[in-house]
Amino acid sequence: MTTHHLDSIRTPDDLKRLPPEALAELAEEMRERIVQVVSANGGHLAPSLGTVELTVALHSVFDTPRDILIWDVGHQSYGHKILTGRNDRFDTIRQENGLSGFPRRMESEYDPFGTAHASTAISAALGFACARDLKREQHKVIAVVGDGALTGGLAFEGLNQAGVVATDLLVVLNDNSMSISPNVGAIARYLTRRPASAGSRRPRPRTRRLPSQADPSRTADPGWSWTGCPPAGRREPSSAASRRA
Ligand SMILES: Cc1ncc(C[n+]2csc(CCOP(=O)(O)OP(=O)(O)O)c2C)c(N)n1
Repeated sequence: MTTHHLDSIRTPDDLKRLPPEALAELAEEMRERIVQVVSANGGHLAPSLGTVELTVALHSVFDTPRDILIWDVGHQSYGHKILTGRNDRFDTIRQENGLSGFPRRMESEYDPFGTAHASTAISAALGFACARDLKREQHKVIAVVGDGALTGGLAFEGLNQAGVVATDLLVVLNDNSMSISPNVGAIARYLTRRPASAGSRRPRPRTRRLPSQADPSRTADPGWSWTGCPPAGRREPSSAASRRA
């Protein structure tokens, strides 16, 4: 590796100044840095190596920390730490008084939600999205969840609620067919079901809208509900409406 893009990156704004053709080189530098540090300190190697390109893409496109980015479990967030002002301390990760191995609110404004438990990101992100709507703010909210963490009950609670709350929330499914060991169960089987053609083996980004977003006739009750958040731009509930709720 002969490039030195990483040395110039203190915040994601520096990343946005790099030409697109430099991003693959940057990803390579990040991978080398992660391998070097995890070799010495231990830690979650494969999950963070697997999200390097995704991390570069998210921080290139979104405006963190204004946009809220939540990593489920957080064991795959080493690249996120490297790009958000913590590269100079990255070799302290998982050491006493060093960086945490997981996102941590006290550590950085780029870590809006502390994690380590699996399956919490979607529910947490939905809470951030509802708070944004209530405050009439405009920023984005993104949850990144692995196919393993997706099988946890709380992830389903989050999806269940997100499907009826008319709010702007992006859930990125990082489907690598692995959890702590190969993922098992019906959801894993559903996600790995592919047509048998050779071309289908390539990873393909797939996007889906939640039912209420796809079909306006199925949108949640547009009125105030204490279980949901008000549609974006809607006024605070009147006291009469609050009493009804
Ligand atoms: C509540 C809870 N149960 C179990 C774990 C242990 N655990 C750590 S990572 C992980 C899942 C990792 O798989 P996935 O979400 O697919 O992410 P990947 O490692 O593939 O990026 C689990 C279950 C945990 N962190 N929290």
